[in-house]
Amino acid sequence: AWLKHQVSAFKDKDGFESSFVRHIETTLARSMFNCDETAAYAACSLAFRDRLILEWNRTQQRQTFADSKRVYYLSLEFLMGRALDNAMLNIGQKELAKASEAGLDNLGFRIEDVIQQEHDAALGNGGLGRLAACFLDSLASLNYPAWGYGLRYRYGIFKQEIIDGYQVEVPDYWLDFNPWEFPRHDVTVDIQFYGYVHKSTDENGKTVARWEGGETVKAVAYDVPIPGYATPSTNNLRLWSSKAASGEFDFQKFNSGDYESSVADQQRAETISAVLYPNDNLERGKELRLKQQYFWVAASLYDIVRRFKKTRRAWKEFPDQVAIQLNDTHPTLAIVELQRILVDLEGLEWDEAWNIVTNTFGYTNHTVLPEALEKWSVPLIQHLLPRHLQIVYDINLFFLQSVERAHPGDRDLLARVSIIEESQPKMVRMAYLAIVGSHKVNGVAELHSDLIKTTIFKDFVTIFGPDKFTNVTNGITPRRWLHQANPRLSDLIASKTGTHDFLKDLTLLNKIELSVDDPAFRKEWAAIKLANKAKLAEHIKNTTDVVVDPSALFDVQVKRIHEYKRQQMNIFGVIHRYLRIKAASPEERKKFLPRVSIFGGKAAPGYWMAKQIIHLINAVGSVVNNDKDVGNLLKVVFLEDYNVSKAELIIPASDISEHISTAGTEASGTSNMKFVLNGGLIIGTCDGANIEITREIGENNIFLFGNLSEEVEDLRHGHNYGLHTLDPELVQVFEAIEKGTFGDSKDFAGMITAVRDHGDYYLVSDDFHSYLETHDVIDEAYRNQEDWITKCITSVSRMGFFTSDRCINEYAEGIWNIEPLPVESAE
Ligand code: 26M
Repeated sequence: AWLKHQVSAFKDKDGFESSFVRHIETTLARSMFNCDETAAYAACSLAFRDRLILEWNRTQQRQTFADSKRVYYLSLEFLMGRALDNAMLNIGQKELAKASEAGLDNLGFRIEDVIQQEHDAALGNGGLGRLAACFLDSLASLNYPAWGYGLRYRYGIFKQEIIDGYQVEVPDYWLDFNPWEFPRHDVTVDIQFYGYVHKSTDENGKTVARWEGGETVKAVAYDVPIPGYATPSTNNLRLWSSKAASGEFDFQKFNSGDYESSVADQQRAETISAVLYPNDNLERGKELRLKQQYFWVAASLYDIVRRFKKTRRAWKEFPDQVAIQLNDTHPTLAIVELQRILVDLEGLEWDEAWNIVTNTFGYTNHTVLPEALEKWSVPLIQHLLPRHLQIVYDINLFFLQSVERAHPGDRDLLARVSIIEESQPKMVRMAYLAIVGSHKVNGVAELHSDLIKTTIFKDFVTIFGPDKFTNVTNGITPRRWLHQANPRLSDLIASKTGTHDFLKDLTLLNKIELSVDDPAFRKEWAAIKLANKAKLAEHIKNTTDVVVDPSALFDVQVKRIHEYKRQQMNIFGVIHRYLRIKAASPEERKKFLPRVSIFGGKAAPGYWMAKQIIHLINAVGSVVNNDKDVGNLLKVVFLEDYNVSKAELIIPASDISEHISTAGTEASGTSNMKFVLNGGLIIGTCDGANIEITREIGENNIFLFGNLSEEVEDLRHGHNYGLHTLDPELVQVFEAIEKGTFGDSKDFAGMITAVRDHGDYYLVSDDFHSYLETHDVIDEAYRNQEDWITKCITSVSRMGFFTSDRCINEYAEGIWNIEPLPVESAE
C-alpha cells in the first residue's frame, strides 16, 4: 500500500528497463551489445539512484520546512556494505528489476550476480561501525529527521588475504566507481590546525581569545542518500573529504620553483581522510588520528551551526533544534568545539554556552576495555589545537569546583574524576570529558550499562546522580539482516504472518510461534537452512578448496579477532575434538556428529597475538581437513576477508554461532542477534546482549556456559597468586600443539604462554571444561532435529526486541527528544 505514495518508484518493468538502457547508452556511453555485469551493475544502480534522489530532495525540503528538531549522529565509522540491493528492497522494487518480461532477466543477467559486482562500503572496523549503519537505516525507516556525519576515507578497512595461513593486508581502494556518493564542491569548510592563541581585553574588560591557526585544510562534503524501508523518507549521510586549502597547488610555491613542497602540502592535506585506522578496541594515540577527529568534528559542527543560524533563532534554542550523539569518544572534541564557537566566535557567556552544549550532546560508550579508552596527551593537543586545550582546562576547572562544592575536602575524588590525568606526560581522558559535556551517557546492553556505572564511571554516578546514565540495548535492522540476507526465510515468515509488516514492526514475528508444529512450515524452514548451508558450502569450496557436507553441523565464529572474544578457546576446543576423534576406534568414530568449524575475521595489523590465532586456525585446518581418520567428522575453515557482504552469506547458513567472550568484556555484540534472527542457535557466555537474548528467547533455546562477570575479578586475582592449575583437557591440547602436530610449535608459543605463564587474563582455562561440555550438549541437541527446529522457530519468533527500530525509538524518546516527521500520503 505504501507504494502508492512512493511517487518516484518505477511505474512498471518497462519503466525500469528503459531507464537501464538509457544509462548504459548515454551515462556510461556503452552499447547493450557489450554490456557486461559491471556495466549492468552501474546502470542498475544509476536507474535506482535516480529514484532515490527525488525522494532524498523532497525529504530534505520537508525537514527544512517543518523546522523540527534534528539528530546528528557523529561516527568515525559507518560500515555500510553494499547499497544497491538495499535500495531496491527499501524502494520495494527488487522484484520488478529482476522480473523476466522486462528487467535484468530479460537483458540476460541474474540479479544476484549483478548485485555482487558492488564493492562494499567498508568505512568501519566492526560492531561500532555496523551499528551506525543499522541506525541510519532505522532513522530513515521511522521518518526521523536525522543526518549522519563521518569521514570519507579513500581506503576503508583493509582487505584480508590469507597466504600460507597468515593474514596479509591489502589496501581497500573502493572509490573507483561509486554511484552512491554526491560530491558537494560548493559545501566546504576551512579547518585550522596548530598556531597560537591571542588573548586581549575588549571594551567591557572581558577577555577574548582569538585562535590563529598555522595550517588550513579544506573539508569537502560528499553526500550519500539513505533510503528508508517502505517510506519515501530518504536521509543524508555526509562524509567529509580533505583537500589542500589553496587549490591543487600552491601556485606561489609552484612558480618560485618550490614544486616539491607544494606537492607535499597537498599530500599532507589529503592524508587526513586517506585511511581508516584498522584498530578495533585499541587506542594508540597517533597524531594523524587526532587530526582526523578534529577535522571531521569541526566541519560537521560548522555545518550544523550554519543550518541552525538560517532559522534565525536565539542561541538558547539550539538544543531544541539540534541533538548530537557521540558514537564513542571519537567525536568528543565536538563538545569543546561547540563551546569555542559559542564563546569565542559568537560572544556568549561561558555558563550560557556550557548550558547549550551539555543539553545538545549525548554520549554512547561501547567498551570497558582499558586499552580502548581514549586518552590524548596534553602536549599533543597543545600543539595541534592550542585554544581547545585551554577550553578543556576551563571545563575541567569549573567541573572540579562543582565537585569540590558538593564533596568538600575529598581530594582523592577530585584526582580520580579530573579530566586531566596527572601522568607524565599529562593526558586528557576523553570519556570523562564526554560525560561532563553531555546530558545523557548510555551503554549498549543491560550488563554493560550496569558495569560502566559500577566500575569505570562509578565516581560520575556519585557526582551527577544515576539518572544521567542509562541503557539502550543495541539492535539490528531486520531489512538487511533478515529480508535481504535471507529472502526465503523472510518470505516464509510472511506466508504465516500474512504480510512483510514484521520488517517494520519486528514484534509481529511472535505470530510464527503458532505455526511451530505445522509440518509444512517446519519442512520449508529446514529446507531453507539447508539451502543456505549449501550456498555457503559452495563458497567454501570455491575459496578454500575444502569440501564440506551441508548436512553437517555448521559451527561459526565470525568477528574481529581479539583475545577477549576468545577465538583461541574455540580453536583449542576444535583441537580437543580432533584428538578425541583420533583416539577413538573406527566403531566409536561413527558416534561423532559431523561438524564444520567456520572462522572469519580480521586482526588489527599490529596485533601480534590475534595474527597468531589466525595462523593456528589455518594450521589446524590443513592437518584436520586432510586426515583420513577424520573424514567428514570435522572440517575447519578460515574464510578470508570477513565483511558485511560475507556476513550476509554466512549468517543465514549457521547452525551454532559462538559468542564466547570473557564475561564482562563484550559490551553488547550484535551479530549474536543476527544469527538468532536467521534461525541459528548460539553458544555463549553470560555477557553483553547474550543475557537479554536469553531472557527473550528462553534459556532452553540457548547454550550458555562459563564463569559470570562477578567472578572474573577473583579468578584473575587467583591466577596472579599462582593458584592456577590448568584445565587437564587444555593441557592435552597444549601438548599436542607442542609436539608439533600443527607445524612448528614455536609459531604458537605466545598463545600457550598467555594462558600458562601470563595469568590467563581472559580465563580460557577456567571456562574450557564447561565450554567443551556445552559443545557435547549441542551435539546431542542437534541429533534431535525435530527439537532443534522447534528451538530455532521459537527463538526467531521472540527476537522482536532486537530490531534497531526499537533501539532508535528509545534514543529518540529518552535522549534526543525528537519525533518522526510524518510523511503525507500523496494522491
Ligand atoms: C580507537 C583508536 C584508533 C583507531 C580505532 C579505535 C577504535 C575503533 C573502534 C576503538 C574502538 C572501536 O570500536 C569499539 C567497538 O566496536 N565496540 C563494540 O561496539 C559494538 C556496538 O555497540 C558492541 O556490540 C560490541 O560489543 C563492542 O565491542
